Amino acid sequence: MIELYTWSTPNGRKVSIMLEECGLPYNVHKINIGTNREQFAPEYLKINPNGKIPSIVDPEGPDGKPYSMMESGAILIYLAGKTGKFLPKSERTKYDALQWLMFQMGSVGPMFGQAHHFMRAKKDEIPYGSERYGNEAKRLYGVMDRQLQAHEYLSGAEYTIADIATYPWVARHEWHRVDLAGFPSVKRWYDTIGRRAAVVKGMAVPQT
Ligand SMILES: N[C@@H](CCC(=O)N[C@@H](CS)C(=O)NCC(=O)O)C(=O)O
Repeated sequence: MIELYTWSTPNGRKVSIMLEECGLPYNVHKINIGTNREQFAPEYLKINPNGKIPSIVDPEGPDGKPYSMMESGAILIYLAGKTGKFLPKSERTKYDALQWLMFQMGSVGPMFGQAHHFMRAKKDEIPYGSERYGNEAKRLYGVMDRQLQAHEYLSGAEYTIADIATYPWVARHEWHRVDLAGFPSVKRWYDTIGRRAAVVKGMAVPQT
């Protein structure tokens, strides 16, 4: 049984969706990051030295011994390798998927996250931050929309860990003030993925 350390955020939900999609049994451990304490507890820092969620501990790691991991993108690649699912086998389509996964990790997650910080977390909104990250979020939706005009899924014809990583961030479009009506191909992709049973289940983790 894989141990999942998570909270109700997009980065956490990437991993619960992947575990559901792969049919891997897992235990949920809630790390309430809102306390600003649980994520920095010494016991938790042994699993995630960066003091963030998500993390996993797989009792049967690559060498058969327990293995703990931080960083959601790395965890998705690991679970894809473990199960042989959601990362294409052919070299070209595998690297296509990894490119779009890195696009999520390096751009979508950090930029949307900053937009949320400036638009929501601050008591007094700071217009410079909201504008900068809001504009960058819209630009990234444009990139995804053009890609999804040409392809069914983010990296091509197959549903992959790139889609799994990006979906929970797009699910927060209202938080970063993006109207999906302006990005019809993203909307078509978002609605299709949102109908997957594993996605519905993974998005409900952790139950609060
Ligand atoms: N690059 C990391 C980012 C993880 C991350 O930023 N997690 C946030 C929640 S979505 C967190 O734990 N924040 C708590 C904090 O910063 O104290 C990943 O993808 O796993």
